[in-house]
Amino acid sequence: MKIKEIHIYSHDLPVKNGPYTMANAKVWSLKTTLARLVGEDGTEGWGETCPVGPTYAESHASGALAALIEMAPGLVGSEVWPLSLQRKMDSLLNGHNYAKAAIDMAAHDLIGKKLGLSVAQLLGGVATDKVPSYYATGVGTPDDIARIAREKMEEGYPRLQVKVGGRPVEVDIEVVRKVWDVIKGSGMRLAVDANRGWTTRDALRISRECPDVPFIMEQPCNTIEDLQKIRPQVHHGIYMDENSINLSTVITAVGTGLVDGFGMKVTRIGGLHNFATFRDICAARNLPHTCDDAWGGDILAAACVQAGATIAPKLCEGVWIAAPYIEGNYDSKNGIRIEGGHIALPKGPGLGVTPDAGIFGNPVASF
Ligand code: 0XW
Ligand code: MG
Repeated sequence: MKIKEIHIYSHDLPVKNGPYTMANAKVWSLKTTLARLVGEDGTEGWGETCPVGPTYAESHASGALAALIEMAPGLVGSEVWPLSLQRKMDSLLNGHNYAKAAIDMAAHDLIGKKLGLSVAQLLGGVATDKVPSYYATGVGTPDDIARIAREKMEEGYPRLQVKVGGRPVEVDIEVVRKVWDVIKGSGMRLAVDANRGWTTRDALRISRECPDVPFIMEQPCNTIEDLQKIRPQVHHGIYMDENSINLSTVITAVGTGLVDGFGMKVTRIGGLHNFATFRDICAARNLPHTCDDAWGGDILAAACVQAGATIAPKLCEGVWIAAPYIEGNYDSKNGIRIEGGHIALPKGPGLGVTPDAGIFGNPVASF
């Protein structure tokens, strides 16, 4: 099956009860970029990429749009099969995984819709029809975050990710202590995500001063060198998120034992095809990981749930989607929703969601 048309859309996603705050970013509204692929026989597939602002990672909304417009003319007439498509995209543009991911996602959706199979089946098979999610707080005061922890624990979330960094580490230590007082003994697991915001000094200190709190430290510092430096000195497991920018970096981090797991984003690794490779590398070394994206609506959420449903459940740290921070759904009937801290795998073919007609207006570019 060949690609007949590519249409690219841009859409605003205001942050519900914004801003959403992380160590290096404060966002009120996110611009998401969507790709609609049309196959030779008229079957359609949707993909999406939505960086959470321009400072979280080396990606931004205008970059996604520019990269897609750069590649799209060369992709019309290409085979839709994901591996062929990845090679074709690499021949047209170096890097820019997060933009290529939107095309890869749309190709999986199109193939699934054509064959009557879910994307999870295309990625190797469904391990569960309901994935665990986790709740990610913003950076907040110890009392506010402890209150949110209680609320989310009572809602049934099996895991909480607390955002820290960008302020005196003493406040972060207080947050960790207060949250642990709330969730201790409940079975709720805890990740403390500094989003690159701590110095190695801060990371060492928080680990030293909270040795009894079994949290994992997610992307504590900015560089891989920082992680190498703290690795032999901390009490806590280290998960890599923002630094794992491609499969090569992942292979090195896994092979050198630098990390105990990953916070992984489907778009950062280049889409669903690469995510399946990442999943299998982690499984080979028994490393847990999440299956998230930085932000995005129903298309991205569905992609994360489909991929998350293929992870061996004992290694799945949860599927994070932006739904708690977004008003409404693209697909009013089958849109992705979190219930009791878990997300059901959509039932339909492909990604299992189809945006309501006209929701994104006219394409910004068509090829
Ligand atoms: C919690 N997330 C999955 C959503 C935000 O984009 C940040 C991200 C993370 O873990 O870094
Ligand atoms: Mg993270």
